[in-house]
Amino acid sequence: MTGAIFVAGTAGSGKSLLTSRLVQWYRDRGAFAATLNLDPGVASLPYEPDIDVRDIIDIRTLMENFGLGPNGALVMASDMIATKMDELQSQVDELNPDYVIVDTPGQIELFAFRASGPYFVSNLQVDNKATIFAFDGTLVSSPINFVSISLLASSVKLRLKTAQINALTKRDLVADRLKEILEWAGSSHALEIALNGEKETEYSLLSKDLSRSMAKAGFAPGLVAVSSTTMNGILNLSAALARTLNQGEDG
Ligand SMILES: Nc1nc2c(ncn2[C@@H]2O[C@H](COP(=O)(O)OP(=O)(O)OP(=O)(O)O)[C@@H](O)[C@H]2O)c(=O)[nH]1
Ligand SMILES: [Mg+2]
Repeated sequence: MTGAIFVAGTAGSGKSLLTSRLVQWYRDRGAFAATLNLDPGVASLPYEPDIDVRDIIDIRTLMENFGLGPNGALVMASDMIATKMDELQSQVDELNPDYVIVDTPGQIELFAFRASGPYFVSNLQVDNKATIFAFDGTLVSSPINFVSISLLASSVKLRLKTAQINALTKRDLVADRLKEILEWAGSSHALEIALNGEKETEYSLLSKDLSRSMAKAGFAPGLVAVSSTTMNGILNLSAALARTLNQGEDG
């Protein structure tokens, strides 16, 4: 049985470090976990990927062969991921791990909002799938910002169409505000009260309407707070992953 865990989130939200910690966490507990780097543009990673899209797609070659700048080459490289599906799939099959943790590109718009990323996610043949969406702890600085990142998280869910776990990353950096953030995430009532206290009435009203709509539609962010520095919360995250991946199996 192979479970695929896609780690998505805004640029710099801690996806790659979380990938490295999660794989280590599973390995320390005797599971066979493998990493798949799906970011063609990354220069260095905090782990040694078992499968690496950079072995198949080379940004520098694209820049030279097609006269592209770095951004153009990155767009082309992202679009090419779908065309390399078979190659990546056969590498996953060959390893046949219990978990394959997929570190997705930093530019979330290139991965989630173009055709290639969702194609890869839906066509990867594994037994079950889950996405971790990283809410960068340092960006969730107000209830309005929390709602705006929740919108992005729900938008990614619409695109990738997998079960999703929302993780608050870098919890060690927001220790003093952690309780408050988790309250906004865990209770729409607490979030409304916090939004009522915001000075910018127009944006607070918009945020309230948006969060109500998301809650009504069943998108409840319910954050799992983790730190890849202290490892605090990794146990909870792995429990959430186990639940989500097992549910996929039943359904
Ligand atoms: N203090 C702290 N720093 C973190 C944590 N997770 C990541 N970082 C730091 O945040 C920065 C970005 O982390 P990455 O793991 O590279 O983030 P990413 O989402 O993979 O970044 P891109 O792929 O470039 O979008 C690095 O400097 C990490 O060391 C954490 O839990 N705590
Ligand atoms: Mg990264």
